[in-house]
Amino acid sequence: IWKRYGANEFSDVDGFESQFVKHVETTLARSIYNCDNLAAYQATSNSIRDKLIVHWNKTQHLHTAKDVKRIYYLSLEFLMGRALDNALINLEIRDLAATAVDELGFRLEDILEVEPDAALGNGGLGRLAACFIDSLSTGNYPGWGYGLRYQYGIFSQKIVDGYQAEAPDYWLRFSNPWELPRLEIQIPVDFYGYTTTVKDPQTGKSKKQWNGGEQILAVAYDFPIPGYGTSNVNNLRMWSSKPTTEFDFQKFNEGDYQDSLAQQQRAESITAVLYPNDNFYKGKELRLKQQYFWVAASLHDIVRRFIKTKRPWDQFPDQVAIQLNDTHPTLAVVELQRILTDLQGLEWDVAWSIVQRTFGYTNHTVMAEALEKWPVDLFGTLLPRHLEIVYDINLAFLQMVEKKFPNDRGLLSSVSVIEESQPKNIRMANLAIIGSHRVNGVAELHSQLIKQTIFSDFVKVYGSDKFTNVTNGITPRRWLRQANPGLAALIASKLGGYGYLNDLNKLKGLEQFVEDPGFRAEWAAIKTANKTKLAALIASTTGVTVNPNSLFDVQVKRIHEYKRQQLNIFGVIWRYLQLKATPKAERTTKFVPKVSIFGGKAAPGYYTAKTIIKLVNSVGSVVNSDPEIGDLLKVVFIPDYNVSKAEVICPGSDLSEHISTAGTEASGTSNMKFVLNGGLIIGTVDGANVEITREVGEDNIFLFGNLAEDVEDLRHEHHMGRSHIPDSLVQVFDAISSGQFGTPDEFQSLLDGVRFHGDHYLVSDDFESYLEAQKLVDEEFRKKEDWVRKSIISVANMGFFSSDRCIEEYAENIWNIEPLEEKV
Ligand code: 26Y
Repeated sequence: IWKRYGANEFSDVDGFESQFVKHVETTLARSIYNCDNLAAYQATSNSIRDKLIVHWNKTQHLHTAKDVKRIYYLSLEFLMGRALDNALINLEIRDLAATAVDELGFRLEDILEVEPDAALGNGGLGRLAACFIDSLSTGNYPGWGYGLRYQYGIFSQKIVDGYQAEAPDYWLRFSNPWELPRLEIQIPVDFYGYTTTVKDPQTGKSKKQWNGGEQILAVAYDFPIPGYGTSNVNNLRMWSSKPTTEFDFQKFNEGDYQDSLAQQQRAESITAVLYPNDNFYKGKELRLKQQYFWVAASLHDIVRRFIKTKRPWDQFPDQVAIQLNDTHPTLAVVELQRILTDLQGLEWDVAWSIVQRTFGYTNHTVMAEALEKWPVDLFGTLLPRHLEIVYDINLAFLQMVEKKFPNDRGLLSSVSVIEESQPKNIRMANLAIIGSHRVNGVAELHSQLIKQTIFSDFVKVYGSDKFTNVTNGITPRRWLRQANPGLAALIASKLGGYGYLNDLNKLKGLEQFVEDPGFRAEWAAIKTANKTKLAALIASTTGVTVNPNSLFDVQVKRIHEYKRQQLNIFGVIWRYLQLKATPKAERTTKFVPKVSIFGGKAAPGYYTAKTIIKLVNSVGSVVNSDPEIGDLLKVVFIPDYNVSKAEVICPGSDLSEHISTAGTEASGTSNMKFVLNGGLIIGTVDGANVEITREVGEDNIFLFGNLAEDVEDLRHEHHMGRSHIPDSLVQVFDAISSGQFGTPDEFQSLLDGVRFHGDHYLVSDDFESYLEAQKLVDEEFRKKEDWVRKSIISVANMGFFSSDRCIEEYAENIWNIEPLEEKV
């Protein structure tokens, strides 16, 4: 049977070519003589996909046969990027495929470029989920991802007249060879309606029942996830909404056929589009609908799989671990309690113990504006039975707290799931903590901060053991081997092959070559080649020509005030003013030629973030066309930053900026990507920058700025009107206000935020220290050989930041699961 099963597999170039041709002629119904890059991409992908399906099936059979515990990673975002190159790398058939398509008259590079990014996420949180899913497969963990199959991913960003404009990202335009529609898996999900009390005919006891008002179907689409160096293939299941075949017969009978159908069609809107907010909460009903739709379908699927094992319910947590990626899936806590009590008839306390042992919750932010709170009315209308359960969960919890801490009203009101405001809100983070056995932050500093700030009262209630840290990581397959094949190959040549890609601590072995001038020269040449590639991207997307010998200084990430792109651009303006004020002859001795590179999307409704983009572009148009300046300074904004552009940008940086106000960036993961690719970083003592410093050493990172512990006091000073704007920043503001970078009106609010509205992100407090650090960068960059040494030593010490290490920590400390490898 297994033999027949693998009938579509190929193992050599000829085998691949015949599969390719078969797909062109049958799947695509085209001729091999009329085959463009798109068709070649589809034929290649379908050939690889056939291979994956074989191993996907074997892996799933194995997990079922061995009856193992599985981990389910619930994330509303999976920022996967492209799949083809990743699959070729993980299956270790990239060279084979390159040869084959070459023989067929194509170039693999061109074929790879055709694939649209799967951009079903906003930023760090979604990309983390994608790295984790890769590491789960690579580490042979029985793990599934559950998400939503949005028809539109994060919008595509255009820059029009210096401003961001949004265009829809219809990524499924040419269909998607990487998904397997499971049209037979259709799970009905209820919304609205009302609750009643009914008598259980078996027990005679009365119980609650939810009578839903609207039903929508969840259809499964499976994305096979290959691991590296293993034939295990895990599953990422994404739900798509569609109407039920039922429709409103009453309306139908009343003759309103059109309206009845139209209402059904609206079902599809649930999974139509990803919400483009990052770290900012807005209470939209459709978003809550997305959350429940996804959670209900996923839990139904998980529970169904458990029931097939015929085990008693109290073994559920021995078979199932569910990780909540932020609070977005917190309804799962309520839904599982509902399934166990209302539908399976378990006693409340028995059910609740199962729930708590099943879930873990990962927090990704301490910022108040990103914490989800759903208005009670909205929640109760959409999910009437769930609201009752939330109240019951809260009641039992508060009774426990009251017993432990009698008469502490302050404590009760702060830990309560219900915020007693007008209108009342449900605090999803509180619910997630109460419903989980472990809560983790995503970097050491962040995990400390959540215990000291937003969740301090929960530490009081539960003790601190419930709270733990798992520092984020990234997959070296995509972020080194795929993004930077040149560097990956050089490293492989020194470390005896590519084994380091799933044992990243082996990078340490590079340190012994740091004093080898030949090695350093090769290292530097690869960086230059990558910068040349980045320069080409800059030219093609912005029209600006940059010199790859300049220092490439990059800040790419979502545009957000807390990430402080404004600090960066103010620093660039300062540099420009200084350059202009320096006599021509002295300029090159005082300043290193620099390209200041920005990229990132602003949430469509985030006015200040959009203003920052405009300022960057305005500064760019002035500086780039200033004949006095030439190569000494260029400023570019690369439009539509996404995963595939990051794969070009990260390897091409000399320096990248991770300069959030201390205490605001939970971890950051692009910091890791840049350093892993041989770039140095300038950054604040925030998030994972702290641990990167610990690993690579203080000499190899440019830290600046106030510390998290001082932020509160500084903000207080500002509010007391005791602000001090350093002279350098005053000069920058004067230049902007004078109209040197276009109409100053639109930038006024940006400057006023710093000058008159409390400077919440402490730009004025950190500005001088930032300039100092930048000065040091210039000095160090001139010492070319030392810079390369720093680069090598940094990469050698990045082993800790592999997402494989994260997954091992989660598996051991939170999920209690073991790897299981399919033997071929
Ligand atoms: C409430 C809702 C609108 C919402 C949507 C998206 C809230 C938050 C987010 C996304 C958050 C996010 O991406 N957080 C980032 O998570 C990364 C992975 O842990 C961290 O590295 C990064 O510091 C953090 O900002």
